[in-house]
Amino acid sequence: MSEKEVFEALRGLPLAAVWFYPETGSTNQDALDWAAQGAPDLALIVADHQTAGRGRLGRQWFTPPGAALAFSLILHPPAPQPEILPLYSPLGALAVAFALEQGYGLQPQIKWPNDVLLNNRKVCGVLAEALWQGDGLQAVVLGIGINVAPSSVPPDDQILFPATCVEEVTGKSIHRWGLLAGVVKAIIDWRDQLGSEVFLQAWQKRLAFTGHMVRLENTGGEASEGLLLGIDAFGHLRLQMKDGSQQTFAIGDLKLRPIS
Ligand code: BT5
Repeated sequence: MSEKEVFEALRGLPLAAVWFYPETGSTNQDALDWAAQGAPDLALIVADHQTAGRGRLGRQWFTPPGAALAFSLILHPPAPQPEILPLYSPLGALAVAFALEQGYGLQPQIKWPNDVLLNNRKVCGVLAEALWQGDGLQAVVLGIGINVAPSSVPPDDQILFPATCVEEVTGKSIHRWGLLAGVVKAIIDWRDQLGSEVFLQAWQKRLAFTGHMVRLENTGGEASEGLLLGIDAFGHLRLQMKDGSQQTFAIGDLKLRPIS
């Protein structure tokens, strides 16, 4: 594995700059620091190994060396559109789903709002973080972690939801940087569609657990259970509750679980 291979795989994509680190704490932290110093739109940080990879709400993301993809893409949103800001993490999930479908013939699903599943197991997590300067949005950092080889999958007792990796599902060895290029290309292709009908339909089509009973839990442990109907025009999750009413849930700090 070398920096050269990474750059080679990314050749042809309209990236403004690329940094590769054999080891770092968190590519999202690196990207936020870089964005604060004026990194351009479409600047990318890739790491082989993260020692302090992070998920939502201070949770940890496991990225051992030589086995996973961990990267963060800096995006400068075109205009202040606060309503589409929550859609950046689904953009990441959709791009990963596309790359897995088109490059490897897989059938990924998106666990609302931002996890990608293969065979109902988590293969990828997305963490979008915004950098503000006063009231102005300076950049969005779109951080993506994908389990590629089996050693990237954390032990069951260390995770909240069952996990898998791409190689376990394909049964073949996967060129990590080829997958990276596929995902970055899909992000670039989809970013202008953020929040559009086409975007929402593409997301809805891949939504995991549609038509199944699910449980949503907020950070206070408060839970709602209902039949998963889909997403609405804002990307909010629509559930049919036990009393027959419909409720929507905004993208936030909610955990979604299927009820078996
Ligand atoms: C996420 O958070 O799924 C977002 C993960 C984003 C990671 C990328 S890697 C590049 C960039 N740099 C960073 O520092 N972060 C981003 P969340 O939905 O909160 O899920 C976190 C939970 O997933 C953890 O609490 C574990 O239960 C589980 N987990 C941790 N590592 C995992 C892995 N490699 N595969 C599957 N599940 C994992």
